Amino acid sequence: MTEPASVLPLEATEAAATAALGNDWKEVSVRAYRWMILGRTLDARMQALQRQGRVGFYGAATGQEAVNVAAGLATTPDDWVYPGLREQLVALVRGHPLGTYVHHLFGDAKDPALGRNMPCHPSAREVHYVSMSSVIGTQVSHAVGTALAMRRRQAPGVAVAFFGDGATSANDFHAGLNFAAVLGAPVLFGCTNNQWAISVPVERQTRAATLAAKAAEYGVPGARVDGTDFFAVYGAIAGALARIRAGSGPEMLEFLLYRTTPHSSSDDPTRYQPADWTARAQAHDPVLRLESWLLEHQLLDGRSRAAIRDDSDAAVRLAIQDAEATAPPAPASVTEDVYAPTDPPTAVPGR
Ligand SMILES: Cc1ncc(C[n+]2csc(CCOP(=O)(O)OP(=O)(O)O)c2C)c(N)n1
Ligand SMILES: [Mg+2]
Repeated sequence: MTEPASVLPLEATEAAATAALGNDWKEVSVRAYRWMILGRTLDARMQALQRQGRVGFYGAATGQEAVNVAAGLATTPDDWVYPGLREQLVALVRGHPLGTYVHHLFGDAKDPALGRNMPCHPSAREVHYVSMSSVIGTQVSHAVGTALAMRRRQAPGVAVAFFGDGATSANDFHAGLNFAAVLGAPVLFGCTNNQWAISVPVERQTRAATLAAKAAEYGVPGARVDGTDFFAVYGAIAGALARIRAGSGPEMLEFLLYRTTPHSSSDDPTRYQPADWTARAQAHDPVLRLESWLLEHQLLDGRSRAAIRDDSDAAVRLAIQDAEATAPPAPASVTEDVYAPTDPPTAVPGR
């Protein structure tokens, strides 16, 4: 990590932090920093383990931590989260245990999916977090369906759909926004514009001025937010959720981000990114931006910063040790949960 001095300062005043996070803004902003460090630590360790052949695949969310942590903290247990490719940290912040997630990354016998899903595709029903779809964009319309079902059942809650810049070119994005707008579905669309869809830069993805602007034509209010400014992101998500909860219909937020790692462990960005991309992106590092703000506001000092990093390291190491000591799923488990015992139908309805 670079020194905090080299990142863009966060502009939030104490009044703005209070407006975004509420009266316990001090505690919430330090808690957010802890989660961001955990996400960063996981990404670093897992990318290394993938290179060592200890996990099969990994997709990092480095640079997207402010969005993930703000979404995890600003949503309520009633909400449902439909992730794009990089929102696993949202599940952890909402209460999915780190240990269970790491078992999933190793696909061992304690992985709830018993190794049948690719690493980074956790599902966590207990925190209303649906497994990510590798098929780009499909979750957008699924989230709209869930939002409509919640409304029909008079269940409280907003469906939150995440997707990348590339996904805004997929059919499901357009179908999802249109259905949501026409039917007034309680859904928040969160576009993580990290400026790359594997090797395709966002300038080649669209001629729209912003991705948020695409929402307007469907009648969905859309706004672009600096996705590396924790206070701006939290304030935008909390505000949108409150309006949607009150029945004002769907909204879209575009979070402007910088992808600072390869697309996944199967990618080599040196083949297509400009040589100075990573250096340019560093100034927008959301973790260092919040860290530097906390240091400046005396909510963090050298000692507490080191302690938080050590805690994260220890938690991740412990989870990895535990997963590596766990047996793989039993071969016979491959047919578990596949077939439900049913009786043959006794009558065909309507005949
Ligand atoms: C329907 C479909 N088309 C193509 C792919 C291959 N693919 C996997 S990830 C990806 C890019 C996604 O970019 P973006 O939506 O910006 O998300 P990011 O990876 O940047 O988070 C593509 C094209 C896919 N998985 N599904
Ligand atoms: Mg992208």
